[in-house]
Amino acid sequence: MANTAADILLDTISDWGVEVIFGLPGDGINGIMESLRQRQEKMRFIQVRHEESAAFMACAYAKYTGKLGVCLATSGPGGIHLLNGLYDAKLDRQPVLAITGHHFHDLIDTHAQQDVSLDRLFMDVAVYNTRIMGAAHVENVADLACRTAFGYRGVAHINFPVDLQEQKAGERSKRNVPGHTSDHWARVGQLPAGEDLERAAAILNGSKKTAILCGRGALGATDELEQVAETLAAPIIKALLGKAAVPDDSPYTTGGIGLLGTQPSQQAIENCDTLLMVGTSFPYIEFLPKPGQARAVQIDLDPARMGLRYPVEVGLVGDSRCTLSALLPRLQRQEDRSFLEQARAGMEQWWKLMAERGSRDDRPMKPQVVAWELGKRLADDAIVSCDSGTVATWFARQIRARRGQMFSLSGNLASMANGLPYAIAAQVAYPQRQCVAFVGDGGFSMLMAEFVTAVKYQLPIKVVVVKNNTLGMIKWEQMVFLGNPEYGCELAPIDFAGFARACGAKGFTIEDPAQCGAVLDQALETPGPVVVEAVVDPFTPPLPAKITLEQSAHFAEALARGEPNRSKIAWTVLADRVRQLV
Ligand SMILES: Cc1cc2nc3c(=O)[nH]c(=O)nc-3n(C[C@H](O)[C@H](O)[C@H](O)COP(=O)(O)OP(=O)(O)OC[C@H]3O[C@@H](n4cnc5c(N)ncnc54)[C@H](O)[C@@H]3O)c2cc1C
Ligand SMILES: Cc1ncc(C[n+]2csc(CCOP(=O)(O)OP(=O)(O)O)c2C)c(N)n1
Ligand SMILES: [Mg+2]
Repeated sequence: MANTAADILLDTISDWGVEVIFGLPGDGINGIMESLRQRQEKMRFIQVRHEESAAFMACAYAKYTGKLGVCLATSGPGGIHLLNGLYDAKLDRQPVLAITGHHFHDLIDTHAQQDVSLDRLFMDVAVYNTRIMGAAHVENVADLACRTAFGYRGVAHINFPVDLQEQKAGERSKRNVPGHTSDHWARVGQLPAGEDLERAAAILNGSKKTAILCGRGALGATDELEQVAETLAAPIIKALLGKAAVPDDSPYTTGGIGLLGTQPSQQAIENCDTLLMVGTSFPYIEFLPKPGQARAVQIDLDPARMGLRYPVEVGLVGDSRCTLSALLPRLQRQEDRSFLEQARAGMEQWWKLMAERGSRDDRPMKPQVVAWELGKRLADDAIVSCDSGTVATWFARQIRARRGQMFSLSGNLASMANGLPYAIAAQVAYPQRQCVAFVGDGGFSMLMAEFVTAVKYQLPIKVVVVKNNTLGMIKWEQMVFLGNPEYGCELAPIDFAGFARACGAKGFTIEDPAQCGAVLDQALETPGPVVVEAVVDPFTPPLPAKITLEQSAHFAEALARGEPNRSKIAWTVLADRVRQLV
């Protein structure tokens, strides 16, 4: 029964299917907290240690469930802390509702304490953004906020002055007809026009070497992608957020693309005469065919994304699965199978290389060994969340996606620190599934207090921290992109296993690659939350599948200009290269 304005807010979003809110209390949201206290049976409040985590959790919850992710923060600093996670949702286009507090409505903009206009601050991040004017306003804007977050795939923000939260439901203006708003959600169009499908089919049927590039928007279209690949004899390349779109044991896929992609993907891109893009906005244009090299067809829900990165002849606006199904009967079987066969042969070699890199017995341990051993042991329904860093390379390459698993990271924002909150949100959403965070020591240490949230709620997440005591990715970028010696990247070491124990959980350390599998087995079987600290070689670079001359020259220049670890780095890179050649 809604007595207060805060009650109306929670009852309205409950009608939109909201069952979980991630947040941290504060004096700007006391009225909302009281309503939450009274609704514990139907709405779970997960208390975080940092509001940034709450926003990452809301984003991940939306990514992994397709439902609305909701985060809650108090006025001023609490709301400000949300921002990075909200941008993650904005850039990876996830429906998220952010609820923030404000101080007393009749003192706003009077230099009062925590007098931060969060609605103004959130103008860029939000697709819908409003401040509550009174109890009778709440239902109208809450319905619209939820509908807009879903409809425009973004962040909706409701800022709620604290005194109004307690206002009694009641008096309305004359025009605010009771019951005029509703929680109806109508899906956007799913299928392109038949004429466009015919034009797309004509291009694809006329090609000899089609490459399919799929992404997050094709996660629900695995069978259809494989059927199109079989028909057109076309390899399927996966943008990172589409890692699970096709499993890595599929005979059609060449895996990832870009700096952390595979060589067969790169070859397919370089040699294709037609590109079929499905549910992807893969951002690295330089890894796509040169404009003019290939004809292109694109499938995307969002018409504004058509031809964004590559000139397309036909854009099919629709859901990947429905559109591919409609396209399939129009496609002719490609009799020349050589383009796909070449990709398959390339992948056989690629997986041998990955297995070799993942099975090295060098000390210090190679980071690839951790990812390889973890990948082998993941449950069939595992949900793996990664951070920005060199860890993303090992995650992309050495963890083989299996059908039924889910994977994500902060894709287009490419933020650090999301991995742990993502894993917590995944476990909240799916208590029975195996939820793993695969993170670097830099990223983990940014929000590591959140591990105690997993302990508090007995969420059995497994956090694998790849410990190289450096901001690895940036170190390599400084050298390889600019030819500079590394600067400002070294990290003071932390005993992460000891930290886990201090939080009341289990901690493991792996240093010996021969023990890596056994310790991971033990960690994955341990009930409750666990941290595994894997101590790895900081001198193993995340080399792209194809190194450019410019990159090699910069690398050499960085070493020559006084890179402090030059002899160790040179020796590691040389030894790895020799192993690859022999
Ligand atoms: C350290 C780091 C390194 C990275 N390096 C790489 C790299 O080398 N290679 C790489 O691939 N990525 C890399 N990324 C990730 C990269 O930045 C992008 O986030 C990622 O490539 C985007 O993947 P996507 O195209 O699947 O997703 P998005 O960019 O989100 O695009 C998805 C598209 O699908 C559409 N869509 C959504 N739903 C549907 C639907 N149902 N039907 C049809 N269309 C739909 C959307 O409108 C959108 O256009 C890296 C990230 C980090 C953190
Ligand atoms: C919030 C944020 N700050 C800075 C960066 C820039 N950045 C990207 S990767 C990276 C280093 C990550 O280090 P770590 O987590 O230790 O992983 P590693 O690269 O060592 O595997 C940095 C600083 C970022 N992406 N996000
Ligand atoms: Mg590191």
